[in-house]
Amino acid sequence: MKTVYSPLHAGHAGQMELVTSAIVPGFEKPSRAEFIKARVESERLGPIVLPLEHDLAAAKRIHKSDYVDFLPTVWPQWVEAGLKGTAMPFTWPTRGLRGDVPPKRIDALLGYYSFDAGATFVEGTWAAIKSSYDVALTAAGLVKDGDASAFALCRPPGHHAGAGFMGGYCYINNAAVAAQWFRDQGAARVSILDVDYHHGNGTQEIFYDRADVQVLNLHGDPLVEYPFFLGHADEGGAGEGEGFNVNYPMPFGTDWDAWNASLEDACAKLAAYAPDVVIVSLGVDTFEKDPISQFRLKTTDYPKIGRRVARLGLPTLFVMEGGYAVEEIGINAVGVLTGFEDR
Ligand code: SP5
Ligand code: ZN
Repeated sequence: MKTVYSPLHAGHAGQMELVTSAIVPGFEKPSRAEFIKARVESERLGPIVLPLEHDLAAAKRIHKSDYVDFLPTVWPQWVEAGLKGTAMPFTWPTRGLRGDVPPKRIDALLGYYSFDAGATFVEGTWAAIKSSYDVALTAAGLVKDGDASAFALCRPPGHHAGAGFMGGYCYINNAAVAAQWFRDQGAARVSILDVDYHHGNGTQEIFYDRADVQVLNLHGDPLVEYPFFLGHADEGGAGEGEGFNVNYPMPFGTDWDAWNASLEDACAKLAAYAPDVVIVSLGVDTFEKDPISQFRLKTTDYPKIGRRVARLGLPTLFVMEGGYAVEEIGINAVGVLTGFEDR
């Protein structure tokens, strides 16, 4: 399969991250994409192609227009305000505060448009976000034009970004953009299978009341794992979307056998839905050595995921999400893809 990759991701670099008890260098760093690209090359997965440029209309089909327009202005506003370092929010409009009046300061606007401190900006961040969006749409175009599968090597990732907010290293929801784009190109139904360790809260929110995009999410139990405030098993969709959102929260320490039982159930529901195309939100932070995660999948498990998805027999777009054990991220992510190709 072809891989779509942009070197512009690399400008999103050097950002700092607020974790439980410290500010540390960001886990979501450029070497992630470079290790994956190197493995695509050494495994001879297929050609690596650059993305085509797209305007932001496809983003605005699922994101709020003011939110999309805000993103390119963040770093210029930060600099204009005389600020330095990493742009990040510190105040959020939670219960009891007003979330409907955008403030006039960039540090406050970052809180207005986010749910955590995990979506930060440096000078090259917008260009990286835009390139990641272009990568997803270009790879979607390959599948639409007849390729059996394609790999969108997106960085930054997307699945925590909702209609009007960023967070969790995510800005534009690349998988959700692609799903809506397939619908707009004539697909009747699209399934998103999110295998990232963290619940894809943004993807769930965007499609929660819709029957035309099925969302299946395998992840750490939000009672004890980020993003904490969405991803429980009783979230099944609303209105017309009732029954088309499916969550599989799992405990710390989940290994292949237990995780695979969820995957099997999800694949059965996906097959019954009979979509025209499958989008895999491909996070490999389920890996046993991931520095911020608590599942126990092994390198030898990733090809099995790809093989199972291939058995669905549907056009498939892989969209890169998380994975922070950078030394092994390429082996694990590309392992899914070579497994899909059954080699
Ligand atoms: C796309 C994606 O995988 N986003 C994940 C965002 C996770 N952000 C919260 C990380 C909390 C890490 N806390 C554990 C630190 C262990 N040293
Ligand atoms: Zn994740």
